[in-house]
Amino acid sequence: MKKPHHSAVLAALCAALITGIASGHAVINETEAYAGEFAFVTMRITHGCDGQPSTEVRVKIPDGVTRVSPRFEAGWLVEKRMRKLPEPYANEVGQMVTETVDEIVWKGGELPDGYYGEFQLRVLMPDAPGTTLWFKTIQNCPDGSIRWIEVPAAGQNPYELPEPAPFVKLLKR
Ligand SMILES: [Cu+2]
Repeated sequence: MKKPHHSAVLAALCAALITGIASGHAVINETEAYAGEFAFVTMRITHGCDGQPSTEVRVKIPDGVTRVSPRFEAGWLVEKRMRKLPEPYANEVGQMVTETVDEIVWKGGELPDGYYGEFQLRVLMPDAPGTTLWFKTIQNCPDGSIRWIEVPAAGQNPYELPEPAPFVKLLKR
């Protein structure tokens, strides 16, 4: 059984380091992107699980985010897990698209505690300016994991949550 490894002490330390800006936890480097355009989503993992190295990073792709292409990361296996679309659509060349990327998984590597790592995706953002996309992320270590899946209530500061989900806000060009 895996248990959470983002201890109260670590959470307090991260919160102290963060104070409103994205510097600890699992965070996306660029927290804003243009709606309806391609963007790079760089997931930064800033610490391990209470001293343990990170050995797997799983990023859930939010609804509406398409054309997902993970950056090749030397030393890691990158897996694309797919899900069926509720409604298939025809792409630019008339082919029917029936599924989309559900989750990207980097595994088989080792990111030691005390180092930061970056895991990057290139994606097409939905044309929905003003929305915030939550890229729920699971960080696995040999004996534990941290679930960065908490979404704040309206008006709540995500950095007040112990394990906030990484996010990107969509802007109008
Ligand atoms: Cu943290």
